[in-house]
Amino acid sequence: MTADLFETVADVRPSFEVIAVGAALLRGFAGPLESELMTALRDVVAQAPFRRMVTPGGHQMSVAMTNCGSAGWITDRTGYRYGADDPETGKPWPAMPALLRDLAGRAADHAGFAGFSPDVCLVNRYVPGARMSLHQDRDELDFGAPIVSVSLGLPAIFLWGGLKRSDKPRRFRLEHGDVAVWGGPARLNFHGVAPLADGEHPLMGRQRINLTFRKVR
Ligand code: MD6
Ligand code: FE
Repeated sequence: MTADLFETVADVRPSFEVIAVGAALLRGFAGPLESELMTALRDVVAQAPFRRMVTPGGHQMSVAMTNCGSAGWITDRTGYRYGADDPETGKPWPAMPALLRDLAGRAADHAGFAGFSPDVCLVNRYVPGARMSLHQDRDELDFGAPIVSVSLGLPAIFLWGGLKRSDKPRRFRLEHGDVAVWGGPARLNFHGVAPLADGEHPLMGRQRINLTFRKVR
């Protein structure tokens, strides 16, 4: 293969960084869609505003959340679960825009998980100082489907642990437009987000938005 051909191929393939068996970072994958994503999100948030939920232990989360799709992830004093209606409005969660579903499907496909069709998009909003402690995503019925996670706005340090809570997490910087995909043997790895550093993103301002797409039923 000539150097020229190699460079051409490298240029057209999105960067792909394997962080574990079953887990990959697609750097900049969502970048080209940034303005359409923001429009779609504004519409979702107008129907189902961000709110800071309470954990079963009684702590208010620093991250504000909302959802779109046929169900949404919620937490309150009684536990974590998926529900069809937004408890704040009593109405169904807003439908998942096709743009979002397609983006998640294409990202999963790139990472080797063909045919991913999410039914839930959990939207997380971080302001400086907000964080997410190490957790596993295990409220879904089917661990056969991967999770696709899209980062927008301020950069964050993603904490990537192992299958045991005590496994020391590695740190990865997630920037605007980056997409993480994981499933298979990595589906139940512990992960979290370090306290968000202050800053100002040119498009999104003083916040980070993370979209995680799941198949929950
Ligand atoms: C976040 N993400 O990046 C939090 N979970 O704001 C998650 O908790 C997460 O990014 C499962 C899969 C991908 C994720
Ligand atoms: Fe998670």
